[in-house]
Amino acid sequence: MIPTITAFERSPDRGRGLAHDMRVRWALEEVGQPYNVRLVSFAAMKQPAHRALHPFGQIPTYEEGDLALFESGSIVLHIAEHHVGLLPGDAKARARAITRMFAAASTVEPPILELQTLKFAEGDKPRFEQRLPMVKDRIRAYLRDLSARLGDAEWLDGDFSAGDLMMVHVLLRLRPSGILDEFATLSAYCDRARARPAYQRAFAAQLAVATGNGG
Ligand code: GTB
Repeated sequence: MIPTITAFERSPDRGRGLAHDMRVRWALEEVGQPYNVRLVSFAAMKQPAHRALHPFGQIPTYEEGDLALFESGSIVLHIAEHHVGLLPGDAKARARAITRMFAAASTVEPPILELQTLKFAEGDKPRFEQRLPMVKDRIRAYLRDLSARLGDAEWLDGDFSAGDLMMVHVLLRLRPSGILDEFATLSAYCDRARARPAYQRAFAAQLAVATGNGG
């Protein structure tokens, strides 16, 4: 059965691959699962039909027969659990890869999102100036630890896994801020991941939407 995912009709990132549907596209490409994409506008996301799939009126969603999922991490995990290629066969290694998926989404991503939210609040100077250094320090602390853990390895724990996929996509959102480039090890880790053919296909597919050449 071919699953259907949802993505922005007009992504605010203009095809830079930073919206959360990119993780899902990338996971589907890694396992060789074809998929359909339904593009939704901001207005349509808040309508009851979309909220039936996603209670918070966001993208991405994932539909496969009578199964409907939301939250990019849970969708990537579902894909990884039902196909070969994104999770190790060994039970303990599998649990460690899933741990890294959670670390990406629940530990590393929140301060990165806060950094972006703060930039929108730049007009509120006192709040911006007070919080910005704290948030940047928190991000740098996680990146230092992650970089030390990665060391000379290619991926975080053995072969490329859904843990790397989630971590890299979270880190890539930092690129415009310049913070990722302060960590050569992590920057190279992200470049390795971006060079994967599956990433390239997913990136091209979402870019085609932004440039009006696909869907
Ligand atoms: N935790 C959820 C998940 O992982 O699936 C978060 C989903 C989410 O934030 N979805 C966003 C959304 O639907 C789009 S991706 N927003 C509409 C709304 O809330 O009304 C987030 C995103 C947006 C823009 C950029 N960008 O411009 O760089 C990057 C990421």
